[in-house]
Amino acid sequence: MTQVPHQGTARSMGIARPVTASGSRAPGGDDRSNTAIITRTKTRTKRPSLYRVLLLNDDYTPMEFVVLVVERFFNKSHEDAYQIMMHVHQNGVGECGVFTYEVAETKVTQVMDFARKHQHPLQCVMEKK
Ligand code: TYC
Repeated sequence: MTQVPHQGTARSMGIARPVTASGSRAPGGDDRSNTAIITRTKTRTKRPSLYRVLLLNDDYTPMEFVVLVVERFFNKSHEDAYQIMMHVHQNGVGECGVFTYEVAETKVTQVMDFARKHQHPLQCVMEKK
């Protein structure tokens, strides 16, 4: 009986074995049994950074205009808006609200555009909490 010579393994002939769902190696994969391990099921959520939106005092913007701005863009009652305006008038700066980055940026732009349209020098800025 004649023995056929051994030709070599599939791998030695350049034929790759199947790849698992996780790829051919770690993390999570097991090459030998072609299984994958779920390493995290719960989604990681991060709390967004918060920003204060501030009004700055100046000598020229009318008090009633500032009250209107605080009512319109920060959804405050007339009484709360008046108190915020007076705080800024007496202290130089005051907080109108706290928002995520994009909302704070929108408020600042809205206030600055509105003040410029009415030719008042009112300044509105945001700062990270
Ligand atoms: N100081 C201004 C005045 O006396 C009023 C004012 C208040 C202006 C708040 C700006 O953010 C401000 N007319």
